[in-house]
Amino acid sequence: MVSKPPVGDPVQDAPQVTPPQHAAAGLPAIGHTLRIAQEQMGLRRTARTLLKVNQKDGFDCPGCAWPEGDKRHVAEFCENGAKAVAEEATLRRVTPEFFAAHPLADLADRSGYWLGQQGRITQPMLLPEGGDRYEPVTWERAFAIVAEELRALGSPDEALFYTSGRTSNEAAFLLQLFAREFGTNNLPDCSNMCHESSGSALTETIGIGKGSVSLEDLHRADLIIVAGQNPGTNHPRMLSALEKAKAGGAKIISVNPLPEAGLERFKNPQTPQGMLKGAALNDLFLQIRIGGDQALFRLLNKLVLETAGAVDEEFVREHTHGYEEFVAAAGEADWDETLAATGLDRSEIERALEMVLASERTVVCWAMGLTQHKHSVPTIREVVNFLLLRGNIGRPGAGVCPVRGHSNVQGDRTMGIFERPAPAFLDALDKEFGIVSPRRHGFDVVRSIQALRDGEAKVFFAMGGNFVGATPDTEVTEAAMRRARLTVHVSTKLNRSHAVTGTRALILPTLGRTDKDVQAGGKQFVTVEDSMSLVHASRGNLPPASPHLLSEPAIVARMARAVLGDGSATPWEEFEADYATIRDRIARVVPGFEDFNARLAADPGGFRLPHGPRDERRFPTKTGKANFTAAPVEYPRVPKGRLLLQTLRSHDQYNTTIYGLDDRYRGIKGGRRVVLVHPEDAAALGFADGAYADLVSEWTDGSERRAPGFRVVHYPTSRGCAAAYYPETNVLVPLESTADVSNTPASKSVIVRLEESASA
Ligand SMILES: Nc1nc2c(c(=O)[nH]1)N[C@H]1C(S)=C(S)[C@@H](COP(=O)(O)OP(=O)(O)OC[C@H]3O[C@@H](n4cnc5c(=O)[nH]c(N)nc54)[C@H](O)[C@@H]3O)O[C@H]1N2
Ligand SMILES: Nc1nc2c(c(=O)[nH]1)N[C@H]1C(S)=C(S)[C@@H](COP(=O)(O)OP(=O)(O)OC[C@H]3O[C@@H](n4cnc5c(=O)[nH]c(N)nc54)[C@H](O)[C@@H]3O)O[C@H]1N2
Ligand SMILES: [Mo]
Repeated sequence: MVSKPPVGDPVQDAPQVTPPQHAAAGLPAIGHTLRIAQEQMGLRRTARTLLKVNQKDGFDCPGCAWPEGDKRHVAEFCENGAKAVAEEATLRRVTPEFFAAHPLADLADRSGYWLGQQGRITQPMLLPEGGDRYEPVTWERAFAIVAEELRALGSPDEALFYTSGRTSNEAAFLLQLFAREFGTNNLPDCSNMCHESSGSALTETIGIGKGSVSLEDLHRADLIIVAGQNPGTNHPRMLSALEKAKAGGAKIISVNPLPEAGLERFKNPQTPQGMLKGAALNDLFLQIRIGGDQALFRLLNKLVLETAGAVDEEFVREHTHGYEEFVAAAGEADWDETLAATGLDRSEIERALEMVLASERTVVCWAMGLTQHKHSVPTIREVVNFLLLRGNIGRPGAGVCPVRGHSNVQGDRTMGIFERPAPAFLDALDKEFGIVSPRRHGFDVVRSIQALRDGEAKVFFAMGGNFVGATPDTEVTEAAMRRARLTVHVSTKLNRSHAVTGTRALILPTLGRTDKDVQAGGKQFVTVEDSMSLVHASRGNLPPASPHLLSEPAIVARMARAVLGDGSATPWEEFEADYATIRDRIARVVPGFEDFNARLAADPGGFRLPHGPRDERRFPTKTGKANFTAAPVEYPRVPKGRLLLQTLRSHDQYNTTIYGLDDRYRGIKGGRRVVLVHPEDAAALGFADGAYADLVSEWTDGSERRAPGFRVVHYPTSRGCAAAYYPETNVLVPLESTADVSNTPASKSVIVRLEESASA
């Protein structure tokens, strides 16, 4: 299987390479932000939107799920948040004339970058059966087509309803309600590819799949371990929190195969001092081998256990379960094996241990570097063991901090977007709406692709996102999608998923975060939940990108009426007219949202959802305690002559949305087809810096996948490892290569070989 760079695309991928940088943000970041923002929005609109980002009367930044502090700056956004806003608030438009001029085959030949650059979609579009291009369609007809196809299914389980994490609480609540009234739990979401491993590990061990810290906890911590995360690019506002923690005396350890600039030095654009010199953030950099984290934490745990007085015995006795078994397993941790798995020196681990023992309040933050491996769930469980040992959960300045990606991915899950919903949630939903939700589990992302591939699913509906662009095994996934009877995308911008369609396809254009949303009941706002369980309102203030757009809640409500007809007693029309009526229902169904509307009115800053472990050391697990676990240590074994490839984000992208072709901090300019390899590994494999290689992945069933034409960059990553950007490398990740338990694609550990490239 081969993924080719797009042909017929005017965008030139010609990477130039300079040495990586050692500091993030600062003046270049501001210049870069304003240039991109003005290109897309013009000067006035730039000022008007950027000053509303993350303000109490403004909209939630569509960039990431990092929380806002209580005291807000005038400019409460970062470079990459501003890019996300500019991307949405752009003045460029994709009109019916555009679709008339670009047949489907042409769209399929374009890069994701080119597609995204065309602007906001202005009207609903239909690709008719046998048609070669999208045509304008009325909203009424579009919903009639959805109804026709859904009603024709042999079973409701032949339909799939995907959600990407920008969707508001209100829209997400309506979508899951509709899916369940229709009769399925097939609600895959981007979380399945993202923090599902965190959710799985945390639910089992502490009883709730969410982080246990607030911003204040980070500020008060003694030690913050940042493992498998690149905040300088993906959560830039987190750097301010780390800077503040450091000012309060905290130490920081980063665990990463790459020396990421943001963690080395941060030039805070909000302080004059920061702009000049910046602050060093890292106290210790553990340059780990990909996939070595479970081994590292296991050995640290053994060493803590061996240190007199280091374990918080009272906490362990009062609040935990499974300690003896864990102690036995940890006792077997072995120095040599750990050094092999991690590639670290003994002295580095000893230094880390000293810092761990010196800390009274420890937080561990992580993101995709921990969640996207075969053994991600046991890895995160080991992080929990590590925190439990010293009582670092449920007290100020300490806890677990999985840093979420999409700005409302956590909220969508809270609203019931989940293929394996808790029975108690369905009971409450059924009682409130007088329906009978199905109890059988639905399909997650990977199972959904398999179901399309095998003809088990026939209608695919996406509330946002770029399903075929974001998922693994591109060729398999695209072929699967093409087997669908109908594919429907609720979208703001064009992407690859609009070009890879079922027999019929619909594009339903929608309002984004920045757009003003006026319904029959007046001006509306929506709500989101950030990575630290804070729920707050988001209000757009720009005139919508086109008069033909519908909001996400309106689209679901109208689809539900068309599909369910008189058979539904749910007041869909009322929900569309006034979102407060949706919130009234959420308040009665979802624990923690009691008096939802009143509480939002009382405090525009929002409210924090209850969290048993954080609030009162109450662990709602099966044992009623926090669970130690004792899984065997795993790490990837890489055959000789092969590299372990991680697929990650550049500085100029938001997942599959490409803002530009640079990765400034890593010294890459003007291209994305690069593979970063340690100079000695590259030399041993016979690849000079600047040579071109095909990446060929090798899977256990003997199959191979190829991504051709990557410029080799000699780069200081850990030995035996390599890195290249997603989504170009998704073709290399086999659909069956997923994390145990969470079924998350293992897109951070792909065994590859480099082959001399025919194409430069
Ligand atoms: N600007 C911008 N912001 C974003 C996004 C974006 O694309 N652009 N995406 C959003 C989303 S949905 C998400 S989920 C987050 C993603 O945020 P991140 O998780 O920071 O994103 P990645 O680029 O995948 O980076 C993974 C990091 O983990 C490291 N890593 C890889 N493998 C390992 C390993 O085995 N062990 C350890 N310790 N480290 C490892 C990599 O070197 C890299 O630093 O960001 C969100 N915010
Ligand atoms: N190889 C590899 N694959 C990965 C990852 C990886 O690290 N490596 N990361 C995974 C992760 S963490 C994630 S979260 C997924 C991301 O998967 P997705 O969430 O599916 O992908 P995005 O690229 O974020 O989706 C972008 C599209 O969303 C639409 N959009 C933007 N704003 C809105 C809005 O307000 N409403 C609606 N309806 N649509 C909107 C636009 O049309 C845009 O083109 O990718 C995963 N895939
Ligand atoms: Mo994500």
